[in-house]
Parts: sequence; structure tokens; C-alpha cells
Amino acid sequence: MTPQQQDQLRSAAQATLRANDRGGYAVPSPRLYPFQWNWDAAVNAVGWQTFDEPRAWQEIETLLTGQWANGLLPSIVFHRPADSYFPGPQEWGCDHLTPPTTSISQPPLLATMVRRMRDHSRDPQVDQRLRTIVPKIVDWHRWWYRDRDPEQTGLVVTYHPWETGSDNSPAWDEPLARVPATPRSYQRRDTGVVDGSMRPHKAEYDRFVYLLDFFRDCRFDPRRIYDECPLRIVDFALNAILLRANLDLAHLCEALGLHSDAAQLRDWHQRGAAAIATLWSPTLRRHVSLDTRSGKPLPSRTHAGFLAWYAHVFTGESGPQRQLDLLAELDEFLGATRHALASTHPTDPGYDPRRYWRGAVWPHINWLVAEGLAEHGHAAQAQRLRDDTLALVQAGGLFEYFAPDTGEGLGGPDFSWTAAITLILLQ
Ligand code: 9WN
Repeated sequence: MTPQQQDQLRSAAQATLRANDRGGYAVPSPRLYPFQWNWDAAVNAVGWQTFDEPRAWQEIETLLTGQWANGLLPSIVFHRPADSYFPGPQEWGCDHLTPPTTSISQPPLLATMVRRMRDHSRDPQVDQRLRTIVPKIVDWHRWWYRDRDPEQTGLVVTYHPWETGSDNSPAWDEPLARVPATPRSYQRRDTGVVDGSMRPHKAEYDRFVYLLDFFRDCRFDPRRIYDECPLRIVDFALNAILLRANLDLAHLCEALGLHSDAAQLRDWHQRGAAAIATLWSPTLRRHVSLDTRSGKPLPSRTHAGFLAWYAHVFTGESGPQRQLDLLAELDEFLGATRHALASTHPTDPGYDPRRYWRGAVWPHINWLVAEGLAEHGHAAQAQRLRDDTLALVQAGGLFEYFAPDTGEGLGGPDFSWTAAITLILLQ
């Protein structure tokens, strides 16, 4: 890409974030997702910081206004009403809250993004802001371990594919099939905004809706949901992101003198890294997720395993060999499609290159995987992912995701975290 093309792309990405700004938060894509999403906000903040640091911190402070008293940081904060999205706060049974939210969370990227923002900050007062922000993130991590790991296994469970952020990944097909379909009628909005061939099937939505009704009917009682929810998964990607975030949050706590919180976070990382090692499959050459209802691993061939580098869990004697195995698996992903990284490998029976998490390339996952690779000295693979991501965006536009075969931009247009990743990669 020429310097002039880079400037053009940077301007387009900045303009997209500005256009999606609703006053303190950016919507992911104007009509498709008209609220503030949790892990999107974390990535968007890092994007904002490349050209407007005060606005970057505001993205995070606005997200934290949705935090529950028990520490949960919800997947969506419905700051203002909008009718182009289903399900809204009434469906979740959370419309009485100020601001209204969902009752589930999303992958906890926030601490890692905040640490990065502190490292890149030009604000001499940055630690003043962090004295308010960091304890709230610690409360959120405490919520994960208290409510989502009551048996203290070291790994947290999730009850909804929306909480994993990779909603219709083939990895969830089998456990989701055991969830009853909702008996009630409802009206989807997403397929009125983007082509239905790029979105989850109705059979999946029927179960997504059953689950959110179930949480509401349980009055969000964590013990009852842990005991009775028909879907209960240890998602490798979510746990990898949480483990990495524990390390970054410990670092932030130490910088602020919060030493007992830091010790707790390092302990969670250590115990989690030991527990996650049991999810390694030598035959599949990667970690897999676990269905804790059936006790079975979920072996779908997805990109999730490549987050192991980012999580810093290759500890102990097995670490070097496992890294070699995972590099071999990565080579197969890189060679399988024209554009990397397909979210599902083409040989997987669930592969569908256009349908969302069943094959499409996601820029923010490419970036996270590249960060982890670079941190472990695998510079060439990291650069390949960064180059592919920028090439996709330049040719296909600032879309939500991209077809790994043709490079076509798919899903929502004018997408905030695609813009943010573009700005980060062009830095
Ligand atoms: C449900 C906003 C979000 C992302 C998720 C992505 C998609 C929502 C949806 O959009 O999920 O949370 O309605 O499909 O799967 O990762 O955070 O961009």
C-alpha cells in the first residue's frame, strides 16, 4: 500500500468512528447494531486513541455505566432506544435498569486494551482516570470467577453463544441442538438490515431466544443458572482472553499500588493456565472448548485455538512442542484460503465462508492472534495476518467480516471495530 493509500484508509477509518459516535460511545454499525457492545467498545477505544485520546477514555467510561452491582459488565448497553435491533432490553427483562442492558457478558478484552492505552497514553493524568476504571474491571473479573466458576476449576463457563462473541460458530452446534427451541414467536431485525445468508439460521435464533428467556425466568440467580441452564460451555477463546486480561489487569493494579488485587489476578492466571492445559488435544494440535453438560470436547476446526499465544498459556515442559504443533495447524489455515484467517477451516463440516462465524475472516481476531504470535517471536506469521487484514479492508471496505475465498466485505457496513483495527494496524 502506498503512503497515499494509507492516508486515505486512515481518514476513512477515522470518519467511520466519528460517524458512529452517539455521544460517548460508538455503535458497531449504524442500523445493524445501534447500541454499545462490550468487546467492541474495548477495541474501539484503542482505535479512538490513535487520533483522539480523551474520546478513547470516554468510550470505556460510558461502557462502565452499564456495570451491574454484582460486577457483571453486560454484552450490550442500551443507552438510547432504537427499534432496528432484536432483542431489546424488555426481552432481556432488564429494561428497569439505568441504563438498560442485557443479562450476559462478552469476552473480557477490556483490561488488555486499557493496559495498552496506558502504555500509549500522552495524558500525564492518566492514572487519575485509572483509579476509577481499574477497580471496576477488577470487580468484573471477580464476577467471572465467583458466578461462572463456582467449583473453582480455574476456568469460567458461559451459557449463551452471544456471550462467546462467536455466535454461530460450528463449535456450538452440538450443545446448542440440545437447547429447546423457544415456543414463542418473535421478530428478528438483523435479516432486514443485511442479507440472511450472512447471518445465523432461525434454528439458532430459536435457541438464543429460549436461553435469554430462561435467564430472565431464573431472575438471573447465578446458582440456579449454573445448575440448570441447558447450555454450559467452557469456551477456550473466552478463557484465553480472560487469562491474558488477568495479567494485564495485575500489571495495572501494581502500577496503582493495588497489590492484593494484583496477587489475586496473578493467581487466577496461574490456576487458569494449568487448567486450560487440559483442553489441549494432541491429535487436533490445539486447545478445544468443552461442553460441561455432556463432558465432551467440542472439536470443530475454528480459529479459536490460535489465541493460545495471546493468552500466554504455553508454560511448562509441553510448551515448546505444543507451539510447534499449533504453528503447523496455523500453516494449514493460512494455506487453505486466499485470505487469512478463516474463522472455520474449509475441511470442517460446519464451514460456510459467508455465514458469520462459520468461515468469514474477522479483523479483530486476526489482530489478537497476531499480537500473541509476535509476543512469542513468530514475526512472519504475525505480519502475514496484519497484511492480510489491511489488504481485505482496503479492497473490500470497512465491513464487519470478509469472505476468506473472494475477500468480499460482508455483514454490517461502516463497522466501528474494523475501523479501529485499521487505525491500529496503520499506526
Ligand atoms: C449479538 C457487535 C456484536 C459483536 C459479536 C457479533 C455480533 C450480536 C448479534 O455483533 O453479535 O451480541 O446480534 O449478532 O457476533 O461478536 O460483539 O458487533
